[in-house]
Amino acid sequence: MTKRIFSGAQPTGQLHIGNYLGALKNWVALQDEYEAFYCIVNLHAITLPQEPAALRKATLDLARIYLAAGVDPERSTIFIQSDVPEHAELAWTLSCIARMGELERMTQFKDKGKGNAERAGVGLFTYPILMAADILLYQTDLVPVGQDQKQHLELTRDLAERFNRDYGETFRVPEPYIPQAGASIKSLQEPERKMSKSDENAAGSIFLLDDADTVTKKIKRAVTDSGTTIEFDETRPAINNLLTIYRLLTNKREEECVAHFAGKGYGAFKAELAEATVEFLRPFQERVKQYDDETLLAILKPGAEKARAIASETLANVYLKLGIK
Ligand code: AQP
Repeated sequence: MTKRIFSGAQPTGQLHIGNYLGALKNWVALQDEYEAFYCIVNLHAITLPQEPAALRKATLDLARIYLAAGVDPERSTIFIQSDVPEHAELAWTLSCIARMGELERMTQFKDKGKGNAERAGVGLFTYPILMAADILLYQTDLVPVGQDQKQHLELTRDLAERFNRDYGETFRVPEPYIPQAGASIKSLQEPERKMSKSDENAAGSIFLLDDADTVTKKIKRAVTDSGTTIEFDETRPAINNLLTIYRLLTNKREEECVAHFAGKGYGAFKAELAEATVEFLRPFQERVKQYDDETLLAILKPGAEKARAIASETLANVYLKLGIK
């Protein structure tokens, strides 16, 4: 039987090159080998306040990004989370077996809640349970995500194992797929922190829809560390990050990149990185423009129907096991 993958991104702000290199690039590579489900997780987006019209637009815009990145609706199922109500229903069910202690350990809650649990939204706290529901509904084998989601994946596995143990075999226990390179692309301004959509400093992120001028300026102004050689070196996070971006965008091997920049300085390197990034983004942005709303809905509606057929079967089984039905 073909194995199944599930992944998603939130329609919160603009996607950046970290989202692409850490997640979307792998979604595209894996869609031949796996039966793939790629979701636009709009219910996750409302864990922080969103402007309704902007959220509606961002949801469709994200579908455009998936398609432009190479997710093929002929091979992969693309859908909007809220079109499949089973996600919210299973999340409630799983919240009844999840423990406060395990959610309190989630570092993303601490980051996004800014350490102020008293004021943070309950949705932000329980978000990893909704993510577990997203994944478990599809009897997923593999979940391609960036490093920041590893802890949530571990919780998903724990919840699946707990439910299976207490109520009998119900869920497939999924494995994370975290790429060796690109799993945590860092901010261009603070290379010890990950590149993030919600970073207040836009200069730290290269957005997938940034124009050539903006990209070139951001790369030129990217912070660098002491040392002059252009090498992969974990102890020099700034150059390590920039060279990783170069390597993944040009699909070159590590040794090739190092040999290519041997004897060259930061100025030459940054100029080439900017050129490679612009070369990657130009056709990408052209593809984004190709999809009008009607075309998108013609992909998303049948996508939701296909997803729902599987999700409803899993939920019916869960309710049967629990004595709800
Ligand atoms: N910096 C990153 N490097 C590599 N992968 C990353 N991902 C996120 N940031 C990086 C991966 O992108 C996928 C979609 O992410 P998301 O939309 O669920 O949001 P997130 O994980 O919360 O990441 P962001 O971009 O920082 O958004 P905000 O600021 O809204 O929280 C995931 O697979 C994620 O691992």
